[in-house]
Amino acid sequence: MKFRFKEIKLITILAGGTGSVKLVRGFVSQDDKVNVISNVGDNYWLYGLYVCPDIDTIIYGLADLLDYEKGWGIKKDTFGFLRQMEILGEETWFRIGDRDSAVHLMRTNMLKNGKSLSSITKWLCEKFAIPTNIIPVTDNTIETRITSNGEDLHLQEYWVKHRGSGDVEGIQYIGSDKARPNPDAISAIQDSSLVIIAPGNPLTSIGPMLSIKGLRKELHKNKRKVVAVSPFIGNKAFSGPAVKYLTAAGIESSAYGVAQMYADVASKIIIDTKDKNMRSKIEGLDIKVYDTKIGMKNKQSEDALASFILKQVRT
Ligand code: FO1
Repeated sequence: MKFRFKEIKLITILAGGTGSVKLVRGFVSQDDKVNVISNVGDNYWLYGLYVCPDIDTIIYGLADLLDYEKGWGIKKDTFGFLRQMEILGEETWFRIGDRDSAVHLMRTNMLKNGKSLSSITKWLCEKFAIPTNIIPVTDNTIETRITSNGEDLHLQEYWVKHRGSGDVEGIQYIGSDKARPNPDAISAIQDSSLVIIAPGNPLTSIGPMLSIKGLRKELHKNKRKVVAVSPFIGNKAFSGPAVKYLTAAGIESSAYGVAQMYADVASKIIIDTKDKNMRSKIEGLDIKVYDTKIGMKNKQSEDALASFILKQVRT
């Protein structure tokens, strides 16, 4: 009698923002080994606490604790700490919940005791019983800043405090020129049979990671196995502000625009079936196109997209 064992693949996903966590969950359900390289550009210091939204969204998403309605924070969290900060006269536009704040507090203390963001993230994964490796793209600081109406703002100030209302005149990744990619992120890319660029905001979730030279170079070297997932259906993005940022950068808000941005690092792209008409234009960039339903409205569609990629994409 012959047994055929399922080949376990090592998959690495570049992720940032709430669009990414759904695809990460889909892949984790396929029982392959998953690494997540996380964006750090929107990390934010608040009341002396270091908040890492993209890392925490993945942790909470995989621990089944994520507040899916909001897309961030812990479901059913309370806001007593924030209320007290308000009473003490502090600004409270960035809504960190009580349980969420415990994570920021521990992370900050560990950073102050000399631990790296990577080792703290590993520790958090253990505490939340997550088998997935979550790797901050760098242990150096990168800060995504938006120039809006002549003002230089942290991404969280532009998007949350000012509700993304002002015109966007520029986007910068401060610190990225000096940032070194996390060695674990480089090994993850080298060792994986498939590297996915999640359908996160191309400029604020994926862009800060690609702005690190060493990381971009490694992806370029491994381009054959890098597959991007479009964050667009038609000209509608999964992430609210993507169109605004891309327009400001002079990039077309579509699967084609994203393919142009990733053409040096990805050899394949998954687009929505509704965007099939862009196939030949994208293939003109030397990117192989696969089409399927890419909207992830529930667990079934998350799993279906991950399973489609695993079954259809040959690297
Ligand atoms: N997004 C908001 O729109 N409003 C908030 O008050 C807010 C608080 C918050 C607290 C912790 C956290 O991890 C994320 C939080 N976010 C909030 C999400 C965050 O601003 C962005 O969506 C991500 O940075 C994008 O990746």
